[in-house]
Order: sequence, then C-alpha cells, then structure tokens
Amino acid sequence: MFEITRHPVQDAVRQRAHLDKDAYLRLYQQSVEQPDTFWAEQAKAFLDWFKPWDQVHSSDLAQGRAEWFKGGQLNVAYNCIDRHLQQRGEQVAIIWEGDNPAESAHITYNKLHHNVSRLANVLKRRGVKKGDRVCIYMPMIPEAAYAMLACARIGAVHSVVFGGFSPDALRDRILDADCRTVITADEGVRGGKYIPLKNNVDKALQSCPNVSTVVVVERTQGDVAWVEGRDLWYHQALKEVDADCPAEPMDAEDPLFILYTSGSTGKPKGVLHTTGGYLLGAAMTHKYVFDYHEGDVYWCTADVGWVTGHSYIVYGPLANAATTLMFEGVPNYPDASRFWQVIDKHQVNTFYTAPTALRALMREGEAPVKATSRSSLRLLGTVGEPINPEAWEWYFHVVGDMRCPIVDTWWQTETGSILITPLPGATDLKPGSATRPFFGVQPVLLDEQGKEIEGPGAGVLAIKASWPSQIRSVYGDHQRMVDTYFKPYPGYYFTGDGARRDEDGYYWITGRVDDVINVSGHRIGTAEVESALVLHDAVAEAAVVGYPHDVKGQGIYAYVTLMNGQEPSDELKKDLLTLVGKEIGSFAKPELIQWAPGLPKTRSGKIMRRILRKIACNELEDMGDTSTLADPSVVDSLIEQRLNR
Ligand code: 6R9
Repeated sequence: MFEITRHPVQDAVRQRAHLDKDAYLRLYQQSVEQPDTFWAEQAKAFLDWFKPWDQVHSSDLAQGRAEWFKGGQLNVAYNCIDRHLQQRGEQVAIIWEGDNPAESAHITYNKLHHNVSRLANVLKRRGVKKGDRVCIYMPMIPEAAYAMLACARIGAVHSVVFGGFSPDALRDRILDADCRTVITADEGVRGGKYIPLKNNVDKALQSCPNVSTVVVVERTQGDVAWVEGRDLWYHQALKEVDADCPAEPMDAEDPLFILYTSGSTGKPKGVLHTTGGYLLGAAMTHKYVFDYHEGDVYWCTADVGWVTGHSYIVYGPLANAATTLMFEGVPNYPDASRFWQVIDKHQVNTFYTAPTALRALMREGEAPVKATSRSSLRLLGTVGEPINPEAWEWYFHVVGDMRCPIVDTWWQTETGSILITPLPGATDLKPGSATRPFFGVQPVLLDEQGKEIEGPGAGVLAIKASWPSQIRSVYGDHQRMVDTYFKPYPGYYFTGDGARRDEDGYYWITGRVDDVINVSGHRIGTAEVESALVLHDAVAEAAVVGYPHDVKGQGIYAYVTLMNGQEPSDELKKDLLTLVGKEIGSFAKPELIQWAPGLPKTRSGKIMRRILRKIACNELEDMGDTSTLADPSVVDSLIEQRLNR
C-alpha cells in the first residue's frame, strides 16, 4: 500500500485564501443550521436579480422536490456577461487555445456580449422561444460557449451533446428532448485529427423530422453537405441580425439546461437543471474551491459536453467575471508537454483536470513537465473519478513543485456543482480523499438497511438535505428521477457512489455501487454497452463489467455469448467494437472481449455480475457464494479463459 501523507495548509496559501479553517467551520455551521439566511446572503452576493425571490427554499427530498429562490427573476447570460461590461468590458473572458499550438484567441467580455447577443437573435429569428430545447454538438471552440449563453439569454433550454458521441447517440438525445434546432460545426479538430461533426448531424437528422434549423460554425472549411432552408452558416447568419438582444427575465426555477448521463438502465437520462440555484452553486464553488481572485487565469481541461465543462469552463467562471481558458486539443499533442506549455504560454494560475490525464502523463516521465516553468500555477484540481495517491503525489511534486494545493472535487452531473472538496486555505489535504462537504451539503453514509452510519465507517454515499444546484427532474420522465435518486433511501438523495469516512470526518469516494463504469472520467452504463453488443446478429447475450485500468481508472470488460453455430473470430471482435462505436461512441468500446459459452446465472435466470466482476478483476480467491448458480461449471471455464491476468 502507498502510504498516505497528510499535507497541511501552507502559510502562503492560507494568507491569500478567501477562507481559512475557522471561516469554513463557521460558515458551514451557519449553512446547515440557518440555510435560508445563509443562502439568501450568498444569492445576493453572487448574482444580480431582476426581481427578488418570494421564498429562499422549499423542498421535500422524500418526493424528490426542491425549489430555490422561487419567484425570483434573473438571467444567466446577463449574470455571466452584461453585468461585467461596465467595469470589465475589455477584460478577457475566454482564452481559446487551439489544437494547433500556433492558434489561439482572446475574447473580451465586450466581444462575448456581442457574439452571444447576435447568436441569440439568430435563434429568435428562426423561431426559437423561451422553453424550447436546442441541441449543441460542438468542438471546443468559443462558439460552443456562445451557443450555451445565447440559449440562456432567450430562455431556451440547451442540451449539449459531447462531440465524441456517434450519430445514433446524438439522434436519441435530439429526439428525447424534442430539439428543433441544432448548433454544430463543420468539423472538430483534436490531436491533429478531424471529426466530421456536421456529417454526424446529417446522419442523426435522417430520423429527426422536427429539426428545422442547423446552425453551422465554420471551423475547418472542410467539405460538408447542405440542406437548403434548414442549414445556415453561423458567420453569415450573425451578419444579418443586430447586436441588441435583451436578456429574458427567467424565474429562478425555469429550466436552464438538460445534460444526458448514463445510469444503470440502457437509456441515458436527461438531467434537468434550473436557473437560480444552479448558477449560484457554480459561481460560489468556483470562487471558494479554486480560491478565485480577480485577474486569475483559470483553466479547466474538461469538454463542454460534460457537466464539468458546463459548470467550470462556462457558467461558474463567467459568473465571477473570470478569465477562463478553453482548450481544443488533447494532453499529448503535439507532445506530452502540451498542458504545461499552455500553462506557461497563458500564465495559467489554476489548473483543473482529470486523474486519467495525469496517469497517462505520468507514464511519460518527468522530463516533459520539467521542460516547462509552471511558475504561474497556484492551485491544482482534479475531478471525475477517484485519484490514486501515487498520481496525487506526482501532481503535487512534479507539476505543482510542492507549492500548489490540490483540490480533489467530488460531484456529479446531478449535483450541478462541487459537493465534497477541500477549500485551499481551510482544509489539510490527504491524497485520495475529496475531504469535506462544501457549504450546505450534508453527506451521510448509509448501511444496507438504509441507516445512517455514525463516525468512521463505510457505506453508500447519500445527501440528506437539498442544495441549490441539485437535479430538478429527468427530462420527460420526472418519475424516473424520483425512482432513481430519491426512492432507494427515502428522505435522501442517493448518489450511486460508495464512500468511507475516516476519523477526521474526511470522505474517501470508493466508486460506483451501481452498474455504471467510469472510464477516463466518463460515465458509461453497462446496460448501454450490452444493448449495443446484442444488436449484432451473431450475439446471443452480453454482460459488461468494469475492471481496474492503470490509465483509464476503469476499463470495460465484455463477456459475449454467441448464437448457436457462430464461431468466435478476431473479425467478429472488430465488428463488435465498431458496433459499440456506432451506437454510443468510440470512448465506450470495450477494452477486453471474452467469448463466453455461458454466463453465470441464478436458477431464476439473473446474471450474477458479482462473479463476472471478480473474474474481470482477476480476483479469484474469494468468489463468494456460488451455490445459487444454475450451472457452476460455467464459472470454471470463464476463469480458465479470462483475459486480465
Ligand atoms: C463531475 C463529474 C459523476 C461520478 C461520481 C463518481 C465520479 C467524480 C470524483 C468522483 C471520486 C472524485 N467522481 N468526481 N469519484 N472522486 N473527485 O464527473 O460528473 O460525469 O456525472 O460523474 O464520477 O463516481 O458519481 P459525472
């Protein structure tokens, strides 16, 4: 076992920080004992309101109901742009760093205002109204942020679909939210490769008759097909509208966006977030967790297609009038020094990334890091999956030169903003622990009976009181939200994660307890991959589990049973991978496919995943109780043929 060293708050960090330990404890206590007073103050301090709220908060977690700042009116784009213009119009809002190191751009708040307002007018002109859903399928270019903010400006609800999703996955999401408008680009560029986004949209739209507008940003000038009347070039459309577009007053509880995420069933859920509570959560955590100060250059390496990109590239930083860096490329292009070069080039102070990226870069050794200065860095962060202490220490020593605290931030698409995290000036760090709850967050560990565990212990992680940026619904299926998150443990929000709490009250997230696999920080439902595999004519049955992977955190291990008369072959394996790529996206392709003549099942026919997980993890000592298996010999043959040794 790697020994865990405690890292106390350094003096220089504490002196600069907004909050020290006493301030954290005092504010935390107030936030849970007098939540209405606490949140009213924060909402006034962080956001500009057109009209004050009637009630700070009302919720009933047993029913999955939460309302924050009901009756209050505000606009997210106004809060992220307009209110900064008078003092900071010429300050840089977005630094864009292209895939190609020779390309970058600086977008001021004035320019952001101009582009967002024009795009909002383009949408209006095409008939997009408050409450309409708009799908955004974009590469990492500033126009992705403009598109999100343009929707927010007119009260349209955006649904950003990650550019790595396949046309089929895109189609499902467009249909589920009944989007009539899609904003995309001709092509994306990542690691020197071109991604045919517009082409993917065209394929998806073959089965989406309701889509009447496709706005296309010109990124590469690559060849694209064109549907007259439906498709319009972004740069041309912008010229035809004026730059004045008033921000629509929205109720705090009006929807802001939908973001699809995988769960334990085959169908992704459209997590719905609303306006006031979400923005407050994003803005407040951005300031305190990253100890944001005016003038800081802040970089989150996520993609806007995931929630981290929503809250910590776009909404949180812009609400705080920060300078946020948006990176089009990948960590190892043109070489493994890229992240650190970008930090020097733009004098980045805060850097927020995923453990998987760090593990991949760790393999390249220290030289690519040490070839750069990184002297601008003050704070480091991680998100998306548990960070192993070895990677944490590498990040701390090699990247941060032992000077920068690391905030390991635990949260989810459903939580909207960071819930468990160190605060740099307040929290001693323990590598691998997300440490302590943010303001207003009351985490609990529940045992198998659903009883709260006191003191140190381990259980499923749940949250026992509403917080402003919590999920409000699953789009089009409210009952599914209630069933998934609020029914399993009545009165609690169920996270789907397991966790341990130590003697200092620190939380250690151990990973998902449901059938969700976390591959490189991307959530993938096992059922989604299984549904894709069984679409193949040769496949009778498939079972998918996760196993530990050195770089990706978890890898996907698929057991595939073929139809009678079908022979396993490398060709077939390739076909199956292609199929998963087509149905979901390349990032969901299984690492390992084992041909399974039979799967371990109970006599009632349920697949025993516990056993499949053990085999995939190469943990064969204790297979647990196999007495309920219909045919125990199946297990021996699977063990014999196992692929991860
Ligand atoms: C923000 C984001 C959520 C799941 C979550 C958990 C895992 C995220 C983590 C972490 C350990 C952390 N997760 N942050 N596990 N430590 N700091 O990633 O949202 O894509 O919805 O994934 O990711 O398992 O339940 P999302």
